[in-house]
Amino acid sequence: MKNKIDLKSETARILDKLGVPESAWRDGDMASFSPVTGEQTAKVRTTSPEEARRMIEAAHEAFKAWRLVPAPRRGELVRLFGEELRAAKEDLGRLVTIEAGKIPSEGLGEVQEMIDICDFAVGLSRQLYGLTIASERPGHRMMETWHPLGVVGVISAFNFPVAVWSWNTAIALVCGDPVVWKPSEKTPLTALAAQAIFERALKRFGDAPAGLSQVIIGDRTIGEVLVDHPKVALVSATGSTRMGREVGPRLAKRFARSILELGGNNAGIVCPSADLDMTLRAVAFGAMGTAGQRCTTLRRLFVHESIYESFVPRLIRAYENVTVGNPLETKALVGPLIDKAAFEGMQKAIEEAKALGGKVTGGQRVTEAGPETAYYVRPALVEMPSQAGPVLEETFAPILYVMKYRDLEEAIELQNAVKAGLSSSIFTLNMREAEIFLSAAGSDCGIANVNIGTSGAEIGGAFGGEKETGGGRESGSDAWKGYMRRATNTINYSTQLPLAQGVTFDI
Ligand code: UN1
Repeated sequence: MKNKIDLKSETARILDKLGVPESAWRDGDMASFSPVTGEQTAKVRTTSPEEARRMIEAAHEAFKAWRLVPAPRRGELVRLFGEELRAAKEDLGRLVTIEAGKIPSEGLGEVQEMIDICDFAVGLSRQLYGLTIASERPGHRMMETWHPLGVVGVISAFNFPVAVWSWNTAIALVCGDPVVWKPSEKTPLTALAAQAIFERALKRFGDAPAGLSQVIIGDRTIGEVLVDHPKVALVSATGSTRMGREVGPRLAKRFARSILELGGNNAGIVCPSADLDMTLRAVAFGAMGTAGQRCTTLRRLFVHESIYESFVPRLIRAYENVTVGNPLETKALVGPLIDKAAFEGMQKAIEEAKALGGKVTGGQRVTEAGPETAYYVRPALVEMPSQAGPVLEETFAPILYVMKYRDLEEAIELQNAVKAGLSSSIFTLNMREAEIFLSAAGSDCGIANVNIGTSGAEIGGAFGGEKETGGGRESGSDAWKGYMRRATNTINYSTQLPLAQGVTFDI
């Protein structure tokens, strides 16, 4: 099929408008593609390892100056960045659609998430609270102070090409830390655009040190420079568990910090008392939204046997009716998969599920939605006799495995019986069930919700998960503490020198 919008010139128009220099994307050595049609949109210039090292050194120089700037003043830069993002929302949102394939409201939603975290970080810049602690010694005061940590490396994934960087960057900047960002090779253009928008804020701010925010583009060798460089104090990495397994130990080896946000295999439990109309909508968005390519996507659903027959056929109808298509030219709710490998991974999982007795609705390629180089699929709902095979793994595509359960304890056990521990939901109007699910014996995930889906978290909460999800927390709550170093200070304002624990040492 012939597409109406020329993505190459549309991409060029947006990059140009946002002020990304042509030298960064016109004739570089790395081709950039849009999953909307599969066509090439730009040729990005990659960063050499030597350049990356120089940039990290520059970031470290920036750190020395930025850490001395009062935090509320650092917050002013983030406030200006939020303003620039508001002004650029339409363009950046559209570029997210072009580069990651998200439908327009999700592309814009991603930019809104950036604006929200800026607002959060601005408020935080006047807080960053420490504690005072009761000292056992007379005439002494104990306190805890938070100081800037150092250069923060951010490694981000294609599916949230700009928001996840902004969670890290807005917080890091108010905490006094410069950022060096390695975006996914699949989404370098949105990264260049976000950086250009940030530079507008920098210009208005005036006297920030050079090198506060930098982008390095390339494959894993560039990521390794970031991970191994002694002047990078923390790496916040989002991606597969496989990636985290390499990055985590490398950082640990040099005692650098890591915030890992890795895979998810998120589940929902639909209880007998659930409001089924609402549950249907929550499940539909959670499982099919973003074409199943969120780390928070709903992938497993446990439905109580007493409502299975009334609920699941309705869900199947929703799957049959959902619109799949070009996000720029149609009002479809489901856009493309990121690439061929994602499509093949999805087909493989579906075949494996079938072999285990899975009953599949959907999952086929939608060839009329785009040219051969684009991968549109109907989201798949797979009724499974039990939780086995591909159900236990994260497949980054829209497959929802549906299973029956009899009692809640069993459902919670099944929910927790996977390696990842990111997000989870219960749908119930029964208070006991909801509270059990949220209790110590309930969901083992970093995110546990009641009567909403697993995805679409607000920035105000700490975001991340347990087990193979990596244990890191980003975004709201007190996640900022991960970007600062803590000092415990004891001050003696007396004329004596009493030692703690009653120790005497009289000379
Ligand atoms: C991700 O998929 O890596 O909760 C992040 C959500 C979004 C963030 C997802 N706010 O779905």
